[in-house]
Amino acid sequence: MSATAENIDAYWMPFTANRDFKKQPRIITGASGHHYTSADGTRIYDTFSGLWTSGLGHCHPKIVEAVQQQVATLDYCLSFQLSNDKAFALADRVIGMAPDGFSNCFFTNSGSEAVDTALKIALAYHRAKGEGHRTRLVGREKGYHGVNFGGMSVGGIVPNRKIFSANLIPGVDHIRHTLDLEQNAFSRGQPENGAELADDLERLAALHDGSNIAAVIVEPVAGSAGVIPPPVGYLEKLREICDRHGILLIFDEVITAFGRIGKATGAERFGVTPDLITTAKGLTNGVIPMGAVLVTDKVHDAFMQGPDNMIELFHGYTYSGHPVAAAAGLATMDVYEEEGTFEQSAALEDTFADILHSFDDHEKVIDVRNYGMMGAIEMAPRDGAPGARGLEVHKKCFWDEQLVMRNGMDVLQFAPFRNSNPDEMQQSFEAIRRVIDAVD
Ligand code: PXG
Ligand code: PLP
Repeated sequence: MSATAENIDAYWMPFTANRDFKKQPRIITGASGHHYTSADGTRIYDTFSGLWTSGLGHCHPKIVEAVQQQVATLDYCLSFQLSNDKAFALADRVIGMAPDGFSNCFFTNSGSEAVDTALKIALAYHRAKGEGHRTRLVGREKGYHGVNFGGMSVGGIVPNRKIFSANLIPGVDHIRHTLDLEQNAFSRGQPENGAELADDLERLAALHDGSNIAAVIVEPVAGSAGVIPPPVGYLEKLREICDRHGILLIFDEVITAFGRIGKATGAERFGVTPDLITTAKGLTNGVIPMGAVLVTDKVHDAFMQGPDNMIELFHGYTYSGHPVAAAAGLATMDVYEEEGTFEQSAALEDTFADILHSFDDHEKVIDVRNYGMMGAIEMAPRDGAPGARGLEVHKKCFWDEQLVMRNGMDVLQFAPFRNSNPDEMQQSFEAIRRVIDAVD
């Protein structure tokens, strides 16, 4: 198989070992349904739905058509003091899927921008309520909230923060992460142990006084750090502590929304309602970049005070509510409804869990975690070379098995299509087993 192209020097790839990659490039030139294609026409099965993005499969005809029509009808119009029909329609559809109490949707172009927007809304909300002293933000160790300065500061993935340590935004603390292999390894779904880790927020409230904390941001199921489902009772506890201290709770649902865990949102799935939700990825099935912040009427109302002609929030992007992205989003919402995607996804999750946990007794595997259609197989690191085994599995999957498999260090991550068929899922994991067996 050939997966290269001419003149590949100029592109500085994100989150990639560029020099290693360019020695043996893995370049995709097409996609359809559950497969990518490389330049020579080889079909490559995608085990990660894009990058958690494309749960409906690639090049879904309804979304393709909507984008084609929109780009020829209204390509762009300015987003400040004027907007386009599709942005309003999409906001309405998304709010229709959100938990009770959510009333408004602010559009961004990515998950990272959604996070920074949500943090700014949280700070401005408290100021609008006369509580401008609430300036502190709380994230969680191992959290991923994108790469902009706000999200990086509340994030808890060490290599993403290390170089910028002195320049992170001030006034941020982190509660402890919930990954506990000693007590919870190989849990199926939510682990039993660890609800009390939410009390770490109480510790910070005691240290700073809760009245100084603006917001807490967590992923309902941590994704990038390697699929870490919340311990039973943990999210409920976090909500209680936030309520006790008047702290806003933000769920970062860039991955977990739109059926990835069987419901429109993780909030709905876990029965815990935050005050703000950030999302992206599944909002447009990854077809056009777009993110969003959903807010409750309580939050929105606090801004809708003062003279009508005043801008209520001095924040926005050139491309907020971009018409082509919004058209992709609307078509995506149509497909979710017409195809019953969230139910489809929920119906597959047991099969997916069975397949994943068939790796529990593999000698190179130290943990298997799953929730909904999110899964991870954590391999033991090779002595003195953490991450080497994971990258080798990724490359071997590509070259030997024609499979795209995402690894974060030695954690293999899986995001099957929401409309996968069990046979293809089974076959892809047989290939993964062959590769895990074959690497040192
Ligand atoms: N929040 C969460 C919870 C995410 O998962 C972002 C914010 C940032 O979104 P953008 O669109 O700015 O990338 C994400 C993105 C991985 C991986 O390997 C996951 C993401 C990004 C890169 C790698 O799991 N998620
Ligand atoms: N930098 C400059 C010089 C700009 O003019 C703008 C937007 O007008 C931006 C950055 C922000 O770009 P965006 O709105 O696409 O985030």
